[in-house]
This record gives sequence, C-alpha cells and structure tokens, in this order.
Amino acid sequence: MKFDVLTLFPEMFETINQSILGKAIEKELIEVNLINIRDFSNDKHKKVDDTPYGGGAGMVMMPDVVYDAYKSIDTKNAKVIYMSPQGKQLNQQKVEELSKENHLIILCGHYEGVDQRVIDKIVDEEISIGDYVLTGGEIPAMVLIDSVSRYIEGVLKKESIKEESFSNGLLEYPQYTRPEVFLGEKVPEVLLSGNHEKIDKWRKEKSIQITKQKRPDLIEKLNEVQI
Ligand code: 4FV
Repeated sequence: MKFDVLTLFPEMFETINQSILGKAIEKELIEVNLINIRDFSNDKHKKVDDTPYGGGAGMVMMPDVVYDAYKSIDTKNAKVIYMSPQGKQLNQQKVEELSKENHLIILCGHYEGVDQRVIDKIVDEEISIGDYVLTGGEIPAMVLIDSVSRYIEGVLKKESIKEESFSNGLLEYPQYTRPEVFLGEKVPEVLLSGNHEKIDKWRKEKSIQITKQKRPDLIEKLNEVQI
C-alpha cells in the first residue's frame, strides 16, 4: 500500500516511523511519501493560502498550489481522500475497505481549509475522524494511515485483527497479562485454565456484556444485521 500525503507540515508525520508502522515501512509493506504543498508555490514568499472571498476569519489554501502538488504525483489508479469534518465518519468497515486499495493520496487541509474548486477537481472521497474541528488534517491523515495499515498483510498477525473491537460488530473483551496479581486483583481464573473452549466462551460473553454497557447502539445494529 502506497500513501502519498499532500501536506504543509510534513514534519508532523515523523511519528509514523516509530513502532509497528515504522517496521511496516522498513519491510516495505507500506510506503508513505510526504509531498510538501509549499514546494509548489510560485510566489517568492512561498505563499500557499489567502483570505476567503466574501470575507470571514482565517485563511484558505489556494487551489492552484494544491493542484500543482497533486499533479506532481503519479495519480493513476489512486483514490484521493480529503480529510474534512464534512466527510463520512471513519469506521472499521471503511478502514477495511480502504485497505484493499493499492494507492491512497491523502490531502490535508489547514487553517480554514482548501478552496472548493480543487476539492471538486481532485477529491474522490471526504473522510472525517469525528464531529469536531482540528487545526489541520495531518492528525486525521495519521489516524487513517495507522488504521488502514493494520489491515495490510504482514503488518500485524492475522489473529490480531480478527478479534478486536468492531471487527465482529462488538467491542473487544478485556485483556490481561503478567503479573497474575496486581494491587490484589487477580486475572480471571478461566484465562489461566488453558481450556480454550471455556476461554472463548468467556471472551464472547464479555464482549457482549461490554458492548451492551458501553455501546448499546452497536448491539442494535448487530440485531438489525442478524434479522
Ligand atoms: C478533520 C476532522 C478536521 C478542519 C479545518 C483541518 C480541519 C482544517 N479532518 N476529520 N474532524 N480538519 O477537523 O478530518 O483545514
């Protein structure tokens, strides 16, 4: 999977070279290219934004500069995603769907956002990470890269993504590790029994119980699907 990220702040993406994503990049399971939109400004002051027509606060990213940055990429067979509060909210189903693409181009807005004309021209899909407004699309882009990369073959062990929150429509069961007793709290006996049938049953029951408690909406959705 290749991610091309159009951003004004490539340095913000340093963190994805750490941990699991860092190893995935090293193993060439994923590729993350950062395209600095500012490099495509023809202005001697490297201007990339301007005041909004019609007035209003803040600055808007200029369409020509963004478009030139986009055209610098081999866009054949790529899906262009614009991270925006107006987008469809990202969920595990969308993450899994996007993981089947080979090449994602992610446009990160900043300030008040991007001129609508270039969004209309190049964007295939707008995706939001939640109903709140951030200062830029870079953190949402990292959320997308992280969540999608987990589904790329070889990045994680297959079983890691099989039984996790949302993968079966439920929240994940609670996890425990050593020490066996922590502040007087013991690990549930069943998990020490080695009886995998009982463990699976316990985990399924816990998943349903936790989902009913924390996300009853998911149970309703599950019932709809099963009806
Ligand atoms: C956002 C979100 C988000 C809006 C203006 C960037 C900012 C600025 N992106 N999900 N919520 N973006 O708030 O994806 O351009």
